[in-house]
Amino acid sequence: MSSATHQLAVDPEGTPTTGGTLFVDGEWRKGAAQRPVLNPADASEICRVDEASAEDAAEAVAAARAAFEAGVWTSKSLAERSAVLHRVADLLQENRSQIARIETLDTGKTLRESEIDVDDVTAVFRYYAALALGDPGRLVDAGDPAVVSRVVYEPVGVCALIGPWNYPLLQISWKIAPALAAGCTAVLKPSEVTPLTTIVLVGLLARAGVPAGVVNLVLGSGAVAGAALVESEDVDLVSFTGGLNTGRTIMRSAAATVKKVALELGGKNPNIVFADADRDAAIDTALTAVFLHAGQVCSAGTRLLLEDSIHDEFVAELVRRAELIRIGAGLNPDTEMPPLVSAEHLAKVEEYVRVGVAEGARLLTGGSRVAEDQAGYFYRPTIFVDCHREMRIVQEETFGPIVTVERFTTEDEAVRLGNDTRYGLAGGVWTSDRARAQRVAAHLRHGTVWINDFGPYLPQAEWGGFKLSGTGRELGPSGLAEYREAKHVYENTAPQAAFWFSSGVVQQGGS
Ligand code: TXE
Repeated sequence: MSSATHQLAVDPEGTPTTGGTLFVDGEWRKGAAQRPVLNPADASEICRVDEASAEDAAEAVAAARAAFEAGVWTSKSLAERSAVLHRVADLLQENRSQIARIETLDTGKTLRESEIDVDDVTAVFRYYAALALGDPGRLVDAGDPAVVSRVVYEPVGVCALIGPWNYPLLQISWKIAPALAAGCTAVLKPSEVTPLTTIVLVGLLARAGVPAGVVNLVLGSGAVAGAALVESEDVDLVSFTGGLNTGRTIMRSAAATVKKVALELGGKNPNIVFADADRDAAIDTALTAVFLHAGQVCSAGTRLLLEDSIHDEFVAELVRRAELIRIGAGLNPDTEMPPLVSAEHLAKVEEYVRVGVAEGARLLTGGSRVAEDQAGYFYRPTIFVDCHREMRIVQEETFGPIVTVERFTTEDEAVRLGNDTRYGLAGGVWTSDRARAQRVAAHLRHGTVWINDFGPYLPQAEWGGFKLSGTGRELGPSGLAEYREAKHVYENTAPQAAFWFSSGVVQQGGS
């Protein structure tokens, strides 16, 4: 039997196949309560999953702590750990289409995007599988031939990995792959809105050979299960991707136990287009930058900055193309833009559009649900012009299919507007003048800057934010460094008394 025919922890219809959906010390278990998981395309119930209590979270942490102290993972050679991560990548690819389908059922996103997510996640596991083998530490010149001084890297310990609902499989993988490569143990806590692919992933990790207790899973409320992880004295690090306010709460509560904290808190990302840019590519990418996954992307290009001379023509074409976007269920192969994730999130997006109109921004298209009586959470691509920096829709993360357009006339003004945000996750600049592109890129205070593109990321390159977009980096070598402690081991091979405190010294062997 090929491994692809093994049953996943969730079947392709979205029903869990395990006894329970919490995973503690290598066993699936039930919680005292359950929570429905809804399909964003029609608001129907896909399944119910177990809700973790604070006690369940404490038991998951205890299992991770015990596994860490017993060294069941760190005692494996780097080559063995790396092989396990490669097996996870193999299993992801063998089950690619089922996993993508489950992600689409749960998040609403198009099947095409879910498949890309599975491929990207596979690449991340392979990248950290390779990185796990390298960098065993380094020798340091202590200036004394009798001293051997080494810096070695050890795992931070027990990690709480808390994920969001927009890229559930992808974001939790950006955390667990480097955590395992570093030798840590972990408790995963996906968003209560989209838990299904994390359940699948935990099943695959176990099947790939991650020992019991090394990876544990709790589901449910952030305020209960998530907070219990953050407050636990037995958790050494919290890595969180989600909203700014939750990030602030986590940072505050992690202070009590002085945990390491890594935060990715979204952005308000400028997409700057100069008049000399490749017009067709810039328009096409501006659409993708904001309407991909209905704008539910931390790095979405929601703040479009256009050079004055191209503004009207660019906007007219943007509106024309936006109105042609095919909106529908993610499982429908014709769909280009999927629904929003939940009724709650739809209400937030609708409120932002009301705010924009009240602030005086001019709504050119969209600004409404596709149909008021539709069960799914579909919202039209929405374009506002006549926007300015004081508006809330220009400054706050709407996380929906809403783009605000502003004008600029000089390069300095473009840079100023591009940095005129409390966030600093990503930004793009479009121009055929390479020197100008480099100047603007150098001045933008964002963790990623795209030149003549918007959106790509690489497992090998750091991802994260300046300013309120967060702290720490995922992906790249820094993504592994987050999960490691540097330890200096200083060995004196010829110890001698220094007699710093010389009073009362009795000379041995003297006459
Ligand atoms: O996220 P939350 P929400 C932004 C986006 C969105 C807003 C709010 O603007 O509208 O955040 O989204 C867990 N202790 N992003 O409310 O609450 C929670 O259970 C520990 C940006 O859905 O931040 C979930 O697992 N954990 C973003 C995770 O935190 C807690 C992606 C994220 O939920 C907790 C998604 C607590 N006290 C939304 N409270 C990005 N950066 O890409 C909640 N959680």
